[in-house]
Amino acid sequence: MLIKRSRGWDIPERLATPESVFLDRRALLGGAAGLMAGSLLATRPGFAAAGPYPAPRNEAFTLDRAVTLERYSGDYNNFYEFGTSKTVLPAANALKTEPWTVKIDGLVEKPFEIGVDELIRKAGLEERLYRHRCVEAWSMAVPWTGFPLAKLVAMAKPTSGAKYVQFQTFLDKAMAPGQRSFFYPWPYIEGLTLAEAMNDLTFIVTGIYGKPLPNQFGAPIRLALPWKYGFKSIKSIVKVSFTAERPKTFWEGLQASEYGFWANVNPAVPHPRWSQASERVLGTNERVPTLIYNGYGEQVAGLYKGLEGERLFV
Ligand SMILES: Nc1nc2c(c(=O)[nH]1)N[C@H]1C(S)=C(S)[C@@H](COP(=O)(O)O)O[C@H]1N2
Ligand SMILES: [Mo]
Repeated sequence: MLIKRSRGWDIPERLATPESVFLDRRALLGGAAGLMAGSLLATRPGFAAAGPYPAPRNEAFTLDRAVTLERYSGDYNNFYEFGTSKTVLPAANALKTEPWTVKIDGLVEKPFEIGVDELIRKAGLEERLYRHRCVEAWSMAVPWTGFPLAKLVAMAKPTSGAKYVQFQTFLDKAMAPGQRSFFYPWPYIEGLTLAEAMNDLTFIVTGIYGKPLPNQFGAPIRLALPWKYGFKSIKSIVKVSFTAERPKTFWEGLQASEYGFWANVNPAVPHPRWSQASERVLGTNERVPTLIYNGYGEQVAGLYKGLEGERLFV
């Protein structure tokens, strides 16, 4: 059961309209009719709460498949802070996302802390259609709203010694029952090389389906790295650190032989316990072949020239 949260004016429309229709209609808003609808909406109470959503779509990012409807993607999540099942939505209601600040530190000119709303204002938002491939061999395709991580890197001004970017999720046992489990090396940590961080595909996400991120998707700010297995796309980020050493990631700490640092999607390299050759598409009965770099090789394969000795696909 999908519990809808109150988000001002857009609620009645979203309750009444499948996301596909919502998205198509949104694409039509752009001409004179769109401007008029916008100005009418702007006079309605509660409009300001929707803020910068929906953001304009960047048409450079296209899909080879249908967008996965929220009724499938929004009730099938991995968010271990709130439990190990896919149905973390009810537990994730406890995630308190306001206020939320992100700390930028490590090898930067001057460390700073910035509120998410201010970060969004400074960076600006756009919408991109991306595929997502979980290491567990399920996949989806969704409209993320956010901005390239490269913009945040530019604000951070890393010094010449910075080679990696480390991301950290919040740590709050009272709020997140999963973090009371000693089995996991909390907090959730992920990392990228600086070159990966600067790639145009690397996207900081603050929204989905034309609205702010619902909690279970990793509100209020997460990563989307569509050419890597989903666990690299860390949720609910509180800290971004620039480092000289490769970060030790959450899943690497737990089981390095199964979940490594690079984790680029490759159908030819099986997980030690299952094949990665194909994937189950959420919301369908389909299994489709998995593509190298999840189909994004043209944009990212160059990042890995000269790194053939690395375990790029684990
Ligand atoms: N902090 C945190 N980030 C996380 C996870 C998590 O458990 N905790 N799960 C990862 C995994 S395995 C996947 S597949 C994606 C799932 O994102 P979604 O629930 O929005 O589909 O989030 C990733 N980011
Ligand atoms: Mo995943």
